Amino acid sequence: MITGITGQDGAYLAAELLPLGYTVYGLTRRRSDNSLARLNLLGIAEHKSLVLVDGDITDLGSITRVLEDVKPTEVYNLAAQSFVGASWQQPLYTSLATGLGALNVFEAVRIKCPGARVYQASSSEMFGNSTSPMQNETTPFNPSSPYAVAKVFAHHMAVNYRRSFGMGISCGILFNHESPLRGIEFVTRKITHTVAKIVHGQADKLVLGNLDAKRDWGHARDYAHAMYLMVQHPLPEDYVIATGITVSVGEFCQLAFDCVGLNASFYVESAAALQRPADVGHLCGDATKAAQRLGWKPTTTLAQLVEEMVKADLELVRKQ
Ligand code: NAP
Ligand code: G4F
Repeated sequence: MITGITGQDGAYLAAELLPLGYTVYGLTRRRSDNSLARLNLLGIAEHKSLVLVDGDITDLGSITRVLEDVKPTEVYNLAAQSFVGASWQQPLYTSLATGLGALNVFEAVRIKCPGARVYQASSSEMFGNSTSPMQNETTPFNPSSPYAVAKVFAHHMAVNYRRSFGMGISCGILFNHESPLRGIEFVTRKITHTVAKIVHGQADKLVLGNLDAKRDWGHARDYAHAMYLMVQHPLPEDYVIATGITVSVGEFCQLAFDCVGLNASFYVESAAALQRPADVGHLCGDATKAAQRLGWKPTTTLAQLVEEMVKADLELVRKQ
């Protein structure tokens, strides 16, 4: 079972599991349009082994009923209010969905299918502005947004349920991962989509906030594979998943503009209104443990990721 199946990672994870012979149950909440856009883009929305079930992680009763019906052997908890920027506007909802929602899932698993292996989507945002140049599983958390505080709560609850009840919960502390399926509000997709609009004459500038923030960006497909590997490992543990390479938002812009032969400095502006109340200035992950114990390594370079995203957005804007 995957919560958050309609999101970027849920779609890539389902695409990883279905060819392996899994029946994938995807939790979807009630929405007015029922869009399965990402599952459609990966060509799996109509897969015979994909079953969508109704539920909301903020509603313990709904999760409990779903788990009773499905009795899953593996539960991937990806559902969350995942946009850091919105977490200052909606701190209570973010705490409910991203923090308590995860606890609802662990509690429902404990009651209905305690033997299931569980994956919890932890985040590099939990490190906040770390004093370590590279962050690994032993780096202290220093959350600096309501989103990160909620993720730290969920992470500690996952570890606590593992220790208290012997549950098979693994936490993937994933650094930023992107793809053509990334939500348009996240900076990488905002950049590649705006580059495509500039090329097609639909925009003339790209207005961003903090251009100096550095992130370790990988491809979501590689990171979905890491989730699967963690759940297959006999020992439930926590793993950092990252590329070990960090670049600034400004450098990401230049890579994207390079793909279409334009100079970013002519188009990119920084607006104070788009700065966050607090920002994480530098993230760079050390995924040595995942390499040694899971045999996981990223397969897509940053340049390949940027090119794939720009190409996809050029095609999208052309069609529109
Ligand atoms: P995403 O694209 O924003 O997807 C979030 C998913 O959660 C969507 O399917 C959404 O459903 C669902 N959801 C939100 N609230 C829900 C609720 N109350 N009940 C049920 N479903 C709900 O996020 P993502 O990039 O795939 O990330 C997946 C997970 O990894 C998230 O927990 C995120 O915080 C975490 N994470 C992401 C990254 C990254 O770089 N992408 C890094 C570290 C950790 P709707 O379609 O209905 O909105
Ligand atoms: O793309 P972002 O919004 O991602 P952020 O905040 O790093 O969070 C993402 O990665 C986390 C893992 O570390 C996940 F847990 C989380 O769910 C999410 O997937 O912003 C990246 C950086 C920030 O420093 C932000 O201030 O880009 C900076 N930025 C500059 N201008 C911008 C903009 N971010 C956005 N979204 N939009 C801008 O215009």
